[in-house]
Amino acid sequence: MRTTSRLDIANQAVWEHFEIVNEQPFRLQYHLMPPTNWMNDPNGLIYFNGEYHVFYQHDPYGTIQGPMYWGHLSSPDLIKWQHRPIALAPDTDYDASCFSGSAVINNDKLTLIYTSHDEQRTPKEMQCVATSEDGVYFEKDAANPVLRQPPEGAGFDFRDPKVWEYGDHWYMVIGNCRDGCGQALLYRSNDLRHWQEVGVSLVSDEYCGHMWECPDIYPLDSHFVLAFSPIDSPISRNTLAVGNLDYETGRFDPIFYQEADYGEDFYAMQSMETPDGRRIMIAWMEKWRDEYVTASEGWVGAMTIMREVSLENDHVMVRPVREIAELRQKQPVSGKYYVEPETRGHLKNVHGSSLEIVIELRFNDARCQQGGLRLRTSGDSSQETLVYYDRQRHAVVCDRSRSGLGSTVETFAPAEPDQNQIISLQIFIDHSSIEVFVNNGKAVITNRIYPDPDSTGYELYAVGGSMEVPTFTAWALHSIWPEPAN
Ligand code: DQQ
Repeated sequence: MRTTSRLDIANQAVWEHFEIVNEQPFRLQYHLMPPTNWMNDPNGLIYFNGEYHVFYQHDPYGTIQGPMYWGHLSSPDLIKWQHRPIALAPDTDYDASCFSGSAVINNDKLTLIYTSHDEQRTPKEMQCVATSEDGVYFEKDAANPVLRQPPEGAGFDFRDPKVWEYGDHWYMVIGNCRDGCGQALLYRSNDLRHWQEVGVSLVSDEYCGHMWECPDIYPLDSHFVLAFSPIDSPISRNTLAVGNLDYETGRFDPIFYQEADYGEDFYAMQSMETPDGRRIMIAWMEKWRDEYVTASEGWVGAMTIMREVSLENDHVMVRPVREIAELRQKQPVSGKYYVEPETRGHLKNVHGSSLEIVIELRFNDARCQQGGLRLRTSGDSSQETLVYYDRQRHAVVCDRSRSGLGSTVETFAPAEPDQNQIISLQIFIDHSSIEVFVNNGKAVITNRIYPDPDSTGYELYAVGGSMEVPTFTAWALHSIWPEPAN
């Protein structure tokens, strides 16, 4: 018998104010978000019974993080999405909160592996299992908790299991810490219920954080990626370590490290393999803050667009998942432009809060110091977000100092023009978000922005000298959500 009561009450509560919440100006059109109230990390990414599933950390009752439930979204094609009933509730004596985890298919059942978290218990974090035949209703396992403590001497932060199959075994990487350093631990099992520690995969140095959250290990080309979200690292917030994994010792030997995203609003990434063999990933499009702008609208938290990851020339390329092109509406605006310093008005025919823009910036004039786009501008130009290439800093910059509400922190990604002096950008703007893919996936910057709803203008600009724009195309994008029923 599944335990229903907490789930049923939560499933009702979360929809109570949906109509009002969903009318709010900062709601997103093509990003995953909760029906109402709180969302954080993506969990349990999987393709099961002909559908993609994304679960997520969810508080159906409020706009701050309370006891965690697992919300649930599904899609047949990564384009159209729908909300499903909440999958997990903190409704057993071992679950004060159902923290992050992952999903696998075992014996035709969709199986979730998650962390049961209880601040009052020692140890506070243990690993648990829940299964479902239909991918919608889940039963917690009688064997729970299936892994009750971290290794001797390790810290009690012991969470976010990511499980995958290799050879005859299941493997699981868990985020942990020891003596003030983050680390990733590898476990092995035959049945997802009995786990043996294989070893420590990787340990932080003094720069890489005192705890690693949401680790993920996956093969990429001829190597492996160990992805994690370090707490309090001065150099990285979303780390991709690329190297080799030894399944016998658990040891991960890094060859190089890379930042998965240079923005402020990207955390707790998780990946999965698509049926056609691509590695795709998504992350929480927020960060841990004291206050959230959208709380006043009755919801908090969203996911980035889905991204495809590949290894090319010793670099992890991160591109928008190719399916997203299906969201482009017909009749884009396109053109070529020559931009003189402080000229305006090139993009008078581009408007909107939900757009994709593909643009090339060519810097042939040595006097030009920087150039790019002003976007989500207000009629009087008092509000704008800048995305530009800074030639001195060799960086694409996202300047939110005049974006409206919310953070004004400047974010930037290193970038070099190609042999034709071109920087290429693919920019996704949704009502309260911006994602900038630099040079065909070499780097990404993800931020939330909160301009007035009628700040929908776009401009090109150059400083110091001229800039060419050999390619510019802007598409309005369709919504991923079902049409409201009449
Ligand atoms: N969020 C979850 C934890 C994870 C953290 C709790 C990362 O499992 O470590 O909501 O944002």
